[in-house]
Amino acid sequence: MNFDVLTLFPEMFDALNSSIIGRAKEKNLININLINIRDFSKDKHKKVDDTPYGGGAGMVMKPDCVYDAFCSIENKDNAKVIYMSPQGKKLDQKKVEELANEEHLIILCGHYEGIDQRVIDKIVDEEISIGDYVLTGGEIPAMVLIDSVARYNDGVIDRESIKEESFANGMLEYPQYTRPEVFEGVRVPEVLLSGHHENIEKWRREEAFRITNLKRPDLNKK
Ligand code: 4HQ
Repeated sequence: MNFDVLTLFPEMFDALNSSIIGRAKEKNLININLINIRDFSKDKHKKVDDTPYGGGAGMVMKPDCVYDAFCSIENKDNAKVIYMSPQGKKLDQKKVEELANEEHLIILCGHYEGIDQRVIDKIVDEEISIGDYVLTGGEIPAMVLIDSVARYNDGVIDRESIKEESFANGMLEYPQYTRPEVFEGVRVPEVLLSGHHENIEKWRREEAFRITNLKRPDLNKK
């Protein structure tokens, strides 16, 4: 799967070179192409933003730089263009699964007060928010989106963990334990040491249900 990211801060995406996503990139299971919008400034000072028409605080990203950066992306006829924004539909696991079926995502990250509306209207297919709070830019939301979607690509993580995890079955996960058997005087639940797979499965199902009711009753209602 291919991700193109339009951003003024490509170095922020170094965070995706570690751990599972870093390995997925090395194995070419996913490809993340970072496009620095500043490279498309026509200004001798590499200016990419300007003051807002109508006045007010902050700076707005210029539409021509964003558009030229977008136009530099090749083979984008079948790509879906996403703008990370608090105005978008809130990201959930269902949306993640839907996006994982795409072959090519182009993700636009705004910084400062945002991007001139005209280029958003021209190139964006869908706006997505990662939650109702205000961030300084769309880069961290873009990384949240890439991380959650990339996991669904074959070989990135093992298939069983996707099936078992929280939200996939609409519930939170059962608690996990590892060695030692006794930690600070607290024993691991006996059933997990029994080797009785049916009983273990039943216990985990019941724990998942109990914990979901306790912590996120809204999920069990769904
Ligand atoms: N921003 N979910 C402002 C967000 C955000 C969010 C991104 C801040 C866009 C211009 N994006 N910029 N929440 O707060 O996606």
